[in-house]
Amino acid sequence: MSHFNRTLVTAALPYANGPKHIGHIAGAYLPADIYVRFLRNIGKEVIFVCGSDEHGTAIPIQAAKEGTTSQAIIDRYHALLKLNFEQLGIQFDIYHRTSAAIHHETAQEIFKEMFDKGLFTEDVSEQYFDEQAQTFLADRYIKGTCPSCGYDNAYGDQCEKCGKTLSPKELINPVSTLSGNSPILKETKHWYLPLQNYEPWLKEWLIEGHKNDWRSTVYGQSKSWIDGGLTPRAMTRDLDWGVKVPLPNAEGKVLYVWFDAPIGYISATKALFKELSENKIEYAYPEHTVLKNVQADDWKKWWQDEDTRLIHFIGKDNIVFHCIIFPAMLKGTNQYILPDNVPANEFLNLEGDKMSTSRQWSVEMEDFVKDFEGKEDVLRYVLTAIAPETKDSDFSWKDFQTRNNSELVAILGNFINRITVLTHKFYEGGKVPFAKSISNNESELIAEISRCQNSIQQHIENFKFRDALSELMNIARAGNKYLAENEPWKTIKTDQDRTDVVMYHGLQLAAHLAWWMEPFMPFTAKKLYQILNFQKYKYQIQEFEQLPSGHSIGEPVHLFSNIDDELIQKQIDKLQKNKQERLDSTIQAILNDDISNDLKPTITFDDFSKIDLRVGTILEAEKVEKADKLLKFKVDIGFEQRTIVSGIALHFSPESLIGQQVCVLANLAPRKIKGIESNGMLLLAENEDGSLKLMQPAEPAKPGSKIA
Ligand code: B3M
Ligand code: ZN
Repeated sequence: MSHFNRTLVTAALPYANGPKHIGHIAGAYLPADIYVRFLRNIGKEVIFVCGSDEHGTAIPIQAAKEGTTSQAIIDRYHALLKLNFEQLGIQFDIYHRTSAAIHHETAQEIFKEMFDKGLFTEDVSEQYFDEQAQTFLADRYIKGTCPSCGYDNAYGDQCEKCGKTLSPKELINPVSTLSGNSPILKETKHWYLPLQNYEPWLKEWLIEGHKNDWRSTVYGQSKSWIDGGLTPRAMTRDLDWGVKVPLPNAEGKVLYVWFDAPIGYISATKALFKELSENKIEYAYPEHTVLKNVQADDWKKWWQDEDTRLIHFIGKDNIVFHCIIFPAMLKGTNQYILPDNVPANEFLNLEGDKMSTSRQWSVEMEDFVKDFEGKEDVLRYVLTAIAPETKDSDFSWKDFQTRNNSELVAILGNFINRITVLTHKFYEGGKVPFAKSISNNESELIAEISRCQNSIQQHIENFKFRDALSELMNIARAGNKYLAENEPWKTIKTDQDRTDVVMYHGLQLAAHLAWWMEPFMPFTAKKLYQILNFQKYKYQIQEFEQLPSGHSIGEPVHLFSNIDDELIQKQIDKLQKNKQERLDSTIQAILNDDISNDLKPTITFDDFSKIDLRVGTILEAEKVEKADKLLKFKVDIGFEQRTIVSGIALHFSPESLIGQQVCVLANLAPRKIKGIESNGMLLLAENEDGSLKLMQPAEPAKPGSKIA
C-alpha cells in the first residue's frame, strides 16, 4: 500500500433520528477511525469525513412520534451524535450535516448535471395518495396486511413480522398512517436512474475489477445484485422533507434520500476545505500538515484526482448503495473518483439477540459514556476484538468484563505497571538505564516486536482490525514473558548490568506500545505517553530505541482497572428489565384490546353439551379458485371424512396444514361457501396481532376423539 498517497475515508452518515448504539460504532465508525489514525501516524495524506443524514422519511416519522418538528429532531440528534462520537474518540476531520445549504446546493448541482446529460428516465406511475392529508404517501406511511404472513401491521416497504420486502401495492387493505383512511392511487412523475445501463460497466469495474481486493461478503452481495438484473430506480420522491428537485414543475418533490446522502460525503469535504480556508475551524492535528494552508477549491483533488483512494466504511445493510448506486451516479457524471474499497461489516448482536434501539435491546452510545466514564477505550478494544468483519458477532457484558479484566488489566496494564514501577524503584528520577551488552533474549524480543508491528500494519492495510489488535496484544505478551524470564527484580541484587539491559528493553517496548496502540485506544495511549514522558511525534518507526538512556519517565499510573461484577450485573439487569417490560406490555395489550371485555352472554351446561367437538386430521388442503381467503379441506374425524371450507388462506399455505391435527366443530349445520358445501368448522386461536394458530391436541389423538 505504500505506493499510494492520498486517502479519503468516509463513514456512513447516520440518520439523525435517534441515538446510535454500539453496533453502529462497531459496524463503521470505529474501524474507520482506527484506519485513519493509523494512516495519519505513518504520515499519509488522509481525511476522514462524516455527518448526519437528515433527510428521508425516518426524520418526519420520528418527529410525529415525539410530537415535534423535523427540524427539532435533526438539531437534537445531530448534536447528540456529534458529541457521542467525540466522547468515544472517533476523530472526524469534519462532522457535517445534510441539511446544510452547501449540501443542498451540491446535491442539486449533481442532479441537474445528470439530468442535463440525459442520465435519467422519466416515468409516470400510480402511487398511493392520502386525499385527506393531500399528499402522496411514502412507503413507510402505509400500513396493511402482509400478503405473505397475514400480519396486520406491515409497512409499505417491509413486513416486520416475517421480514419480507414489500411494495405498498402488495399490501392487503392498505391504510394511510397519516389519516387512517384508505389511500387512493394517483399518477405522479419521477426521475429514474436506469441502472441496467450500467450493467456492462459494473461487470467490468466491480465483478472483474474487485474480485480479489473486496471482502467476500461485500463482493458477493454486490455481485448477486448485479447478476439478479438491474432495473431503473426512482431518484425522486413525493415528500416535503428533503432536497428539492431542481427542475421546473417539480413542486412537492424531493431527491430520494439515498441520492442525496452519499453526496453528503462530497459536500462535507467541500465544507471542510471552505471552513479551513476561511480559518473557521482549527485543524486538530498540529503534527499532521496535510490540511494546513489550504484553499476552498482543494476539495477537488480529494474527489476528482485519480491519485486519491476513496474508502467507504459502512454496515452491510448499506452495501448496494455504496457499491452499485452511488458508483453509478459518480460514473454517470464522469467527474469523480470511484470507491477503491468498501470494507462493510456484518452486524453486532447483543447477548445473542438482534440489537435494536426501538426494542430496547441495545447499548446506546449515550448510555455507555455515562455509565462507563473513562472506559471508552475498553469499549473500543472489545468492539475491535469482536468486530463483525466476516460474519455477525455477539457482544455480551460478561465477555466485556472478561476482556477488560483478563486482557487489558492483566496483560497490557500489568506490563506497563511493572516496568514503570520498577524503573522508579531501581533508578533515581526514573531514568532509562544504559544497556551494555545484549543477549539472545534481547534479539528475540526485538524480532518479535518487529514481527508484530509488520503484522499490525499489514492487517490494518487489509482492513483486518481484529487480527491487528491481537498482534498489538502480542507485543504486550512478549513484554510480560520477557520480564518473567529475565526477572530484573532478582538480578538487581546480583547483576546491575544485566538488570539495566532488561529494563532498557522493557522500557523501549512500552514506548512502542504507546505508538501502536494509539489507533485502537487513543485515550490510553495518551496516558501512556504521559507516563513515559514521551511524545507521539518523536516516535521513529524504523528504530528500536525510542527512549534514550538517561531519559526520565513520569509517574506510574494504572492504565486500566478491573470492572467488578456489580457494574456488569446492573447492565444485564437493565436489559432483562427492558425485555420483561416489553413482554408485559405485549401481554397487557392482548388482555386489554382483545380478550377482556367482549365475553359472550353466559350459557348453561345444557347449551354447552349441544356442541360436539372432535379431533380431526387434515388429509387434503387446497386453495379455492377465485377466493383469495378460502381453503378447502378434507378432514378425517374418525367415523367419516368431511369437506370443510375455512377463510384462513392468507395465514397458512395449504401444504403446511396437510397431516396436522385440529379441533373440529363437528355438528355445525352445513353451509354453502362459494358453491362448496362445508360440513363443520376448524377451530383456531386468534392472536392480538391478528395472526392465527391451529387449536391442536398437545399430543397426537385418534381422529374422532371427543373434546369436552
Ligand atoms: N443514513 C442509513 C444508515 O444510517 C443511511 C446511511 C447513509 S450513508 C450515505 O444506516
Ligand atoms: Zn409478513
